[in-house]
Parts: sequence; C-alpha cells; structure tokens
Amino acid sequence: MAVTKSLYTGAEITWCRLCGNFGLMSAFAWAVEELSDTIPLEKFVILSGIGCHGKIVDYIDLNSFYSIHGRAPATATGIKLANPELYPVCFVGDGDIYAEGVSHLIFSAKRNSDITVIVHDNRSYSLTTGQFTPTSPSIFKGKSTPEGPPEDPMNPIVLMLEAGATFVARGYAGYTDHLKELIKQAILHRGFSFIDVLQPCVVFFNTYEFYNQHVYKLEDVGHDPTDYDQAYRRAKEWDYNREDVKIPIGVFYKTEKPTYEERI
Ligand SMILES: Cc1ncc(C[n+]2csc(CCOP(=O)(O)OP(=O)(O)O)c2C)c(N)n1
Ligand code: SF4
Repeated sequence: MAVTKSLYTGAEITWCRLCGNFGLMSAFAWAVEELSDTIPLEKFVILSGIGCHGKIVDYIDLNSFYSIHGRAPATATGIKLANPELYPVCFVGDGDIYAEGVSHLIFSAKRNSDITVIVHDNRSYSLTTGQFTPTSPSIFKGKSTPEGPPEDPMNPIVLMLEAGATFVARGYAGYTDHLKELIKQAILHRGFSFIDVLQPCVVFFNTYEFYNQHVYKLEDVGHDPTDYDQAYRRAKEWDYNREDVKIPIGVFYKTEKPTYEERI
C-alpha cells in the first residue's frame, strides 16, 4: 500500500458523536488507501456541498473545493474537463443535491461526466436543525413540519436510472466495509458514478435501528447490475417512505458509454 501519510488533516471534528458521517468518512479514507497503488493521492479532488456533510473536506487531507449549495457536481465537471487526469469526488447532502442542486445532479448523470457523487442521505436538512428534505418520509417530524412533510419522498435511485447515470448504487454508513467496496468501484468507474448513502443523523432522524433491521445486500440475492430492468425493479422495492419492506444496498446498475469529456 502506497499511503505513507495520514489521510486526516487533524482539524477538530465537530460532527455529533455516532453521526453516520463518521462511517461514511472512514469508508472513503479506507477506499482511497486501497486504491493508492492505482490512483496517487494528488490525483484526487474532493468537493462538497453545504451542510453537516460538507465538513468532510476539512477533515480529509486531499485536494479539496468547498462548493456552493447543490453545485458540487457542476464544479467537478469543470475540474474534470480542465484536467482529465484528476478524479473528482463530490460529497453532497440530500437537501443539498436532491433539492437545491437537483438539476446539476440530473445533468451530470445525463452527460455522463466522469465524476463520482456520494450523497450523505440523512433525509434531513440537519445543519439548519431538521427541516424535511426530498427523501424525508411521512414519519419525519421536523420543527417546521411537526406532523410530517406534506408531500411524498422522491426515490433518488430511480431518478438516477432515468437520468442516464452509468453507475448507480446505494450504501449504508453502518456497513463501512461494504460501503468502502462501493466507493472503490464508483471511483474506478469510467463515467458518472452515484452512491446514495443511508446516513443516520442521531439528532434529527436516528435511523440506525431501522436500517440494521431492513437493509439487505443485492449481491446476496444474485442481482445482475448489467440488467437495467432488473435494476429498476430493485430500485422500486423501497420508496423511501414504507417501513415494512426490505431495503436493497449495493450496485443497482452499471454500464459503459462514452463520457462527456471524451465527447467534448
Ligand atoms: C442557496 C442556499 N440555500 C440555503 C442555504 C442554507 N443552508 C445551509 S446548510 C443547509 C442544510 C443542508 O442540508 P443537507 O444538504 O441535507 O445537509 P446536512 O446538513 O444534512 O448534511 C441549508 C438549507 C444555503 N447555504 N444556500
Ligand atoms: S446534526 Fe446530524 S448530521 Fe449533523 S453532525 Fe449531528 S448527527 Fe451528524
């Protein structure tokens, strides 16, 4: 393994104790270490949106860019166009990218920009103290919606399949080893790669117990990620609202097609 320095900056970590962001950050750092024989550290660029998740760029010691709310994928696309040797990885929030930045997400997928987008999907606008986001379920009791959101959640896996993403996955911050493998695959994928990470927020929506009981791995049921129709059916198994169903994690779909940078 080629990594000789710590991947952490040493900056004080201000996430709450047991926040799912810790599992996600460990999985990423571990993935980078395991990829370091193939991808030198200086070839990574990490970008973030705005929110609790965004602090990750302060904590991981790689080239970084603190983007504006919802716009990390647009910035990453520009970086990749300017220097195709770099590997841009965006860390974004569910409020950040499924609300403010949803058009950037859709067009990055549509273009097949050769970037990676990792969503810290805690299903809450947590930095701003718990408003509902596009993936909050009916049972989410926020300060501004004490009786739950007056609308249904969206399904980001289906959205990305429809938008043309060439690598679509879901991970769980509680399963660091599994998530590390997904992150490695996403970074190595040539084209737009997307991982929705179920990330419990212990303050505004503590979902650890729920996910521990409901998550299952696609690879354990013989899922074929090259089959789009099968991916779509698996993606529809959970609509981000129901609590009585199993939740698939793993790679739903992957395919190859020319990237935006190649076509430009
Ligand atoms: C354009 C814009 N709108 C609103 C805000 C205020 N704002 C800052 S963080 C945040 C919530 C972020 O929530 P999410 O993306 O889900 O990330 P989390 O804090 O849950 O990680 C909001 C609404 C902003 N900074 N910029
Ligand atoms: S408020 Fe939630 S998402 Fe933010 S650091 Fe605390 S536990 Fe994590």
